[in-house]
Amino acid sequence: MIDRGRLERHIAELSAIGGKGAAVTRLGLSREEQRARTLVGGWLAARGARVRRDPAANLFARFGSEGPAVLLGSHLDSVPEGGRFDGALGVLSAIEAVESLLDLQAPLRRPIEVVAWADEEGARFGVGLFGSAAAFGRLAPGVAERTDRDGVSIADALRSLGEVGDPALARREPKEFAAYLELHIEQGPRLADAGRALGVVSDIVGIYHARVTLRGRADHAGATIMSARADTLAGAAEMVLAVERIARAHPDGVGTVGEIAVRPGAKNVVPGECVFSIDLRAARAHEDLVRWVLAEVERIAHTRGLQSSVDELARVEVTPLDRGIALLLRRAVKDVGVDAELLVSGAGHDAQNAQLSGVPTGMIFVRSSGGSHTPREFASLDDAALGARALAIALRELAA
Ligand code: HGY
Ligand code: MN
Ligand code: MN
Repeated sequence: MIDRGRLERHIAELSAIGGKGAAVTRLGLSREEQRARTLVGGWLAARGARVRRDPAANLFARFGSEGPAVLLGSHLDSVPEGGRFDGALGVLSAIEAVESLLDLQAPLRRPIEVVAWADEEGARFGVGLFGSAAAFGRLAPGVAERTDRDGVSIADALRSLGEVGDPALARREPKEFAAYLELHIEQGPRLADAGRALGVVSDIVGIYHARVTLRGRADHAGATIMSARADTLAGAAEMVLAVERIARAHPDGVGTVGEIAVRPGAKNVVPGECVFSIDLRAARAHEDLVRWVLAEVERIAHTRGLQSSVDELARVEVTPLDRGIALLLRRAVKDVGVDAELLVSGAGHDAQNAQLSGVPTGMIFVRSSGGSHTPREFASLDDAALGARALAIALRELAA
């Protein structure tokens, strides 16, 4: 059924693209991500798939005839200095699942499409779940004009890949898909703590991403008395602690400020401008968490005499996944000997865009250790192969 050796080789070959030691840096819409698509597309074409890249740089590989397809896959991009398994294992397991069906010469009663979504992490341009949002028509207006730190826009990056630069052209109709399956490492400790190799996802948290810009007044660090300052970094520091305090107080909220920059950025100049990111997630009352944090940001800015503006990057609602697909996945996981727990995903996934667009969607989680978005991220080959086997069983039930 699953060829462990082939999976192991594929993990090693893919990890080498953007790899440095155990770390992987394969940013969305970068050359490294394109090299990964070329590698993966070559494997799929060799098995007879019709492989294409869409205007948002998503890779699709189709097996079989016309009609609603079973879609399965994940993403190939990573965060800076990320791990070898986040996203990648989902794409490689999808390939493994399809190859095992082809090896069995199982006749397909539905077409199958393997997908590698582009720029799921949003690490370079700030817009997460980019490729799947483009495919399901869920991109905010003007997204293609967003730029990275070097002033390169998403449209520029797409054009340098040979696309026309308009991700909206990637739009597909949800009715083109009978279901979407995604295997992913858990990225947290619950399966490891429970001593279980696999889990099935019930819901995915709501996610809010934004950039806050504070404008104060750059001043001489020595000649400006404390009561005469409009210090944006001190204001941001208070806001960062407010994010932490409010998220802690929320029943299942998490809040993170992962990026911050000040201008002009000199030790003897009071920071006149500060820009920082906000990442807020919760499986319940997510909108309350967002509202509370934004109100606190405004209050602190007002108290300190700072101008604040919030640039919303993404807002994805809490996503219950399809119950029927979850049952099918639990049966498939049981068939490989694991009594799967149902887990809420604290990480965001492309599966959200599929489900929220009406495609019946399910996710298998594979036990991982060492956290995630770090080179410490790890999944054993045993667990990965078990996950790929369960995915192949689910795929066979849906497509063969
Ligand atoms: O941030 C996330 O949850 C995902 O890894 N993009
Ligand atoms: Mn990730
Ligand atoms: Mn991921």
